[in-house]
Amino acid sequence: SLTMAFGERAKNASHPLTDYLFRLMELKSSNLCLSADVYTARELLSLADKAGPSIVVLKTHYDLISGWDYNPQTGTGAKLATLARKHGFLIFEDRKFVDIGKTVQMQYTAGTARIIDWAHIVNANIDAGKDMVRAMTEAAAKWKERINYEVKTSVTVGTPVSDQFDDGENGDDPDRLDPREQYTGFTRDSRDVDARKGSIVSITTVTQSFESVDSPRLSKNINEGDDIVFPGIEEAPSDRGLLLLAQMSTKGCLMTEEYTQACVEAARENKGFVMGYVSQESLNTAPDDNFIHITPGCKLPPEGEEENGHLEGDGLGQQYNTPAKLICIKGVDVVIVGRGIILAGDPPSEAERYRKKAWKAYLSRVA
Ligand code: UP6
Repeated sequence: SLTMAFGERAKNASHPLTDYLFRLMELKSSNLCLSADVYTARELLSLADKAGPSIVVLKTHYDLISGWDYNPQTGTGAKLATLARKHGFLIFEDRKFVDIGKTVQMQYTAGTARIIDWAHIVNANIDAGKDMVRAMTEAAAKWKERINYEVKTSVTVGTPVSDQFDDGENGDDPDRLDPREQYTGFTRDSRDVDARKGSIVSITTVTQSFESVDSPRLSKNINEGDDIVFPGIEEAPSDRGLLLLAQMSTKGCLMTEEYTQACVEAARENKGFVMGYVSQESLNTAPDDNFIHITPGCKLPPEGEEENGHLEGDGLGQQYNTPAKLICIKGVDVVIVGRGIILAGDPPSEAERYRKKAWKAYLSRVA
């Protein structure tokens, strides 16, 4: 797959978000992910808004942001989701889940941050074993079922509450969630969402609303401008995706080849949920492997300096490679850049410099 164009790989993608991401990359001529490791929510949102045009993925560590607002409708996650729609990028929470399956399910879908509500993509370290991936797959499937109910309920505006769900009578599917158990009946403003396209078609008032189910997708506080959607492509699908942390960029990393190989097996076994890897090289070794590779430890020398010189690490174990080396030689698809952009004098224009370099490297790889 190394010489195959992203647009072609989109067609063979086994995950709707991977298909979407490849097409977004072609549309924006970008294979850049910004690692938004800043101190405050204010800085995070401002950076995401300014660098948004240059990137296809925004990577967060929500737990290092002070002032993260956990409100599901109006908080930081919901605001990021709005910016993602506006600029056309996916949100990747770099949570590196690792625990027993049940704990990870709860960390992913519940708690303070409700990561699954706002992050299209998360990642996992599978040291605990492959069952954890299955646990996350199941959690994401349940979440999607619930979201579809929100959509369904919001498009049946004005229908009596008792007719809005499937209850096994009249040939309805009794296995689906009964919204009466999930939602309480308050009247609030919501968005009317087209269930198939997943796009916002109008703003309306829903007669039955959701007390406990509060996705940023159905944000109730609607502001002017919220409905700005990046042109040229539909909104991201409501699916969620996982990247497996298969290799790390750090000096003395303890992940063995055996561990990396287990990631490859887990990816192949869970194609419907695993989009690909966070790795340092391409792991697509079988003929029909088409996983995406997203790679941190990326930096450019200062403008005007030779690219073949040695790049200093950060003194705390981090090691860096240039976009050209990672994309052309190692065969990865998207590069993740944090401090290379954030600590520059003008981060948005530095993001543009990285976008151009990384895209040029991709073009020369597929040429
Ligand atoms: N990251 C790595 N290496 C890995 C995995 N993840 O650096 O193997 C993450 C870090 C940080 C970002 O947690 O958020 O990628 C890299 O930031 P930097 O570009 O500022 O070094």
